[in-house]
Amino acid sequence: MATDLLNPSINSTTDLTLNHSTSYSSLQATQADPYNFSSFNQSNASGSSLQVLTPDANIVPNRMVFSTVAGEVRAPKTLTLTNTGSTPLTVTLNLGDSQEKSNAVRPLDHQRAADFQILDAPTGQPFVLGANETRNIAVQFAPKRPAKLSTTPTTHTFNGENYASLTINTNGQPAKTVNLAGLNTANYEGNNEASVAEITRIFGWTTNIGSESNILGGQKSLLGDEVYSPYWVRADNSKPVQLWPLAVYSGRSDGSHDPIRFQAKPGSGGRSGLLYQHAGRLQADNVPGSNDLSGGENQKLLPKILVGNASITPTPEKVSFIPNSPFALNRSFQFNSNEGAWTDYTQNLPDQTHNWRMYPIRDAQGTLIPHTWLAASDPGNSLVGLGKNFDYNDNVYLLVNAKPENPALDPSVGGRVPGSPDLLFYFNKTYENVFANGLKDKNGKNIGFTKTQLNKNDTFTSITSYNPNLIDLNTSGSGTLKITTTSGSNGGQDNTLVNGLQTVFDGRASKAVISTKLLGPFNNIQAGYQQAGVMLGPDQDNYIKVVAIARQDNQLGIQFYQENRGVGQTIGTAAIPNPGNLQSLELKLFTDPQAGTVRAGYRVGNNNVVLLPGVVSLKGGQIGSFFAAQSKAGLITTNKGSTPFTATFDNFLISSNETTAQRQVLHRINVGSNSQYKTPGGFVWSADTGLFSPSNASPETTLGTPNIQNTVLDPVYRTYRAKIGNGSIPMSSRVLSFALPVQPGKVDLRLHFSENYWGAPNRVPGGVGKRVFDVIVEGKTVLHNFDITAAAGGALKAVRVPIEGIQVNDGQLNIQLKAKTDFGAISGIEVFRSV
Ligand SMILES: [Ca+2]
Ligand SMILES: [Ca+2]
Ligand SMILES: [Ca+2]
Ligand SMILES: [Ca+2]
Repeated sequence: MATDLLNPSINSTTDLTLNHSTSYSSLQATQADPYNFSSFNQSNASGSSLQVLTPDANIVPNRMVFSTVAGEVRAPKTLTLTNTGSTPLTVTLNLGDSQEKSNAVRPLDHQRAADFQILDAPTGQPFVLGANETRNIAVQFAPKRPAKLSTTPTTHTFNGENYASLTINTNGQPAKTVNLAGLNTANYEGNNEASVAEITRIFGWTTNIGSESNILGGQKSLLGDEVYSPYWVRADNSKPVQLWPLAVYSGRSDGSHDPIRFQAKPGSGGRSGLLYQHAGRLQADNVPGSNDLSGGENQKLLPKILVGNASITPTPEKVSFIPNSPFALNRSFQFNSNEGAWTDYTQNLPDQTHNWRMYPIRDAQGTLIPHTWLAASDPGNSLVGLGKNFDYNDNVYLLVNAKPENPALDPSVGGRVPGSPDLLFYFNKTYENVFANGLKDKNGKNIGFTKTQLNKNDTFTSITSYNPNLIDLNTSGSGTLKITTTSGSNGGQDNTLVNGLQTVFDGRASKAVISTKLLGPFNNIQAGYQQAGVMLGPDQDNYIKVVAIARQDNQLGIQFYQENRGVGQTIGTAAIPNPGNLQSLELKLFTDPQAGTVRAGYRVGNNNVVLLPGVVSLKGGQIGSFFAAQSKAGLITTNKGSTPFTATFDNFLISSNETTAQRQVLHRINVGSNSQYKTPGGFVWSADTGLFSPSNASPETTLGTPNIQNTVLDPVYRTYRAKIGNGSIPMSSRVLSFALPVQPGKVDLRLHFSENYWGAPNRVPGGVGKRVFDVIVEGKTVLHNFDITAAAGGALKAVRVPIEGIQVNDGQLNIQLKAKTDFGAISGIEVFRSV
């Protein structure tokens, strides 16, 4: 019998578990922020002498997460306040409404201050915290509203989520807020348990689980933001992978329960190991005030873990592992059993059910946290009598520093940036040289669109949302794409749309125009909900569209429409007379990721563009799900309520919508060059001398003078800065900064990138993932995990990223490139005064 890797005192029966001698300590995450949440954590704001430490900061910063069942008052949790300064502070604690209302599903759930008590300090009354003094504050969750089980529209908890805020006022310092979240399930086990959607929200995440129900069902189809990957790999090889327990809602037991393993891909020869399990009813759990109603560490959030015979609060060390091959998660003691517990469902003998659902974590603004996953499991095997109900809450984990084995499944890899030639579809060619995985039309021609918007009937093996027989790419002349409609629709709960053709683009930083040109005549759009146009958004219940749509009065309608969590709303409309005489109609969506808004417009023939009334202002988590590394946009056609027709698309374009107004140039910097460059048009790009730090950031040059595609400013793109010093400094120190003097006010930025090393001729093999970095402007991360190769579609291709309307208050525009893999790199920077 082999000894387990991480918990030598626990014997395992596996034949694959190996000992190894890898030194853990060098790979420990030592800071309380293992997955780079720090930019969102206001607890350690600079200049403050009050340090606020929440008890679960390793998992969720700035937040206290509580859970209970049927209103039972459980043990309080501790908030630690430390005065790190040299003078006493006067501190006042106040409870109030949650500050996360923009993501509320039920607004009343966010007005639950009465459910939380501060036990060790009187609410609203100042106390003094001396220099270097630390004070522990006990906060307790005692829900006043009884939670009930509701079956409308699906089985879920009613009055179970309770949100509030704890505001910490300190003399002379900005107030700090700790989010409070308490989950109170109606009762124990079965349908009474928390749903995955509720668990996700309680942690403050905005990931779309795809269902409110506490029974998600075992169908082999993707729900919400779900990614199905049988095997996973370590993302950052300088850090371990971590698996933190978020929730256990499984059948209560007396003994230890719910062992979790990481499991090498069979045949890979990689290492495997048991991570931990949880204490049962008869084991000491050392939780003051707890009782065994919950069956030990069960029926709760943030359970302790059982390592050896000790039930302990999880630490980074105890939840870390270092795989050396693709790995699955396996909620089992054993390598292979009938327990049905692998992320690779083909190992779940004998029923082979889809027993894990993995979702990328999105923060309160919807921003994807790269390589951080909600891993929700429903172990058990219905064919061998092991209890199973597909609620996926039995064991829910936070998987950190992992990505799918297949890089194409990683939603943190950005698409092309708006304006990339690859995003301008004129349909006068086939697209296999641009998007090798593009969908095919009825004749097998690659149409460039890479996915359909999944509908509710799609499964892993049957994609009913894609019907190539109704798609016809005609590349002759100026090219068209004809789509013959079906009655399938994504309106409301229908979600049966067919051929909602999509491409992805990097929608995070730059304004874009998503447009199509439809060719007339349009008297074939005349009845029911016949329509054709463009749409933007992650799925069939969350999207924005502008379409040409049938009206009853012989005119053609233009409709600007938003669906949010399956609830639709018409934002603006227009009517176009004489549709039978129109030769063309353009439909446009205008995005502004900095403002979080989308507008719509249309253009008849060669007339001016007309803006439709109304604007969509996205809120909270919607912002990051629409303006994402992989924003999704494409075409929509349907004949719901009437008969099929054929729509003819002359183009589909995702263009940059940078302002065309004349702007004062504040800086035009040829990064990486110590001499100026004068363009043929007479514009001067100055050297970057004195504007960057650290001073040993290398000026780099491109081998030879290759053509840089998609630009006429080749000399600007060929020189760049990337490496710092001799290149051996730790990743955390690889920050390339620019500080550009500007008068206070709003500025527009245009960043210029080209990947000139990875994948360049006579250099080294390239590809996505070789150089990854964050772009931070005035302290705000505008691009997480930016990858020039992904944004450009290859090496030696220019990428322009305009970012407009940046407020600068301190006379200095600060731009930072923070490396994640290799070094950040940038070739040029332009700064304009906003108009
Ligand atoms: Ca279950
Ligand atoms: Ca369960
Ligand atoms: Ca819908
Ligand atoms: Ca340059």
